[in-house]
Amino acid sequence: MAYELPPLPYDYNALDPYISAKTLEFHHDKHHAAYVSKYNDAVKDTPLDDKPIEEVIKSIFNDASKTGLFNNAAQAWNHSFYWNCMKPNGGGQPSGALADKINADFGSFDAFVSAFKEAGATQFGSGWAWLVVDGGTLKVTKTLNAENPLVFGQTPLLTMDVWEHAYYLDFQNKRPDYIDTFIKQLINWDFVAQQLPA
Ligand code: MN3
Repeated sequence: MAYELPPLPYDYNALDPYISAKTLEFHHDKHHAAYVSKYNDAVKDTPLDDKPIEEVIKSIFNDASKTGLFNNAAQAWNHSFYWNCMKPNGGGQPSGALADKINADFGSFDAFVSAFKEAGATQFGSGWAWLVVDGGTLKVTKTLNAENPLVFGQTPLLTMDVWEHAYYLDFQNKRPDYIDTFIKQLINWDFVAQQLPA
């Protein structure tokens, strides 16, 4: 079934000065839109066309004949998730059950932050950093290119795009500054908490 490009959940200038309107225009209207359109073109009239995109992603991971379809499907899904992981006046710290679980599984919020920064900074080339639930435990992971936690049976709670197109206009080559800003100013902890399985 066709996957729809979701509108950004905030205005293009809403994350300014941390992420500029120019970055969000290119990133959403060009990059994300292209992944969605290429996915829809590629899945149309195939047996996978009646499946939700999450099922397509999981079913064709590691299928060497469907690498292009996988990349566009996963990138379409990853970006929709990423927009929701940020908000104007975001950052700070989670509360409630999510805060308790972070403290239990990482030792402290600061330990989670260190692990998340490390994952983002050490993902060589293009990819994503994630907070996931894996077998009931919170973990920080990183994935290459389009890969995402769904294919490993994990539940994604939070993601950060570390492809250069996510930060180059605003931070140039300073990926660690983008990561620091993402954590301190942008994370939508309410959305992240809503992803925690009951
Ligand atoms: Mn991107």
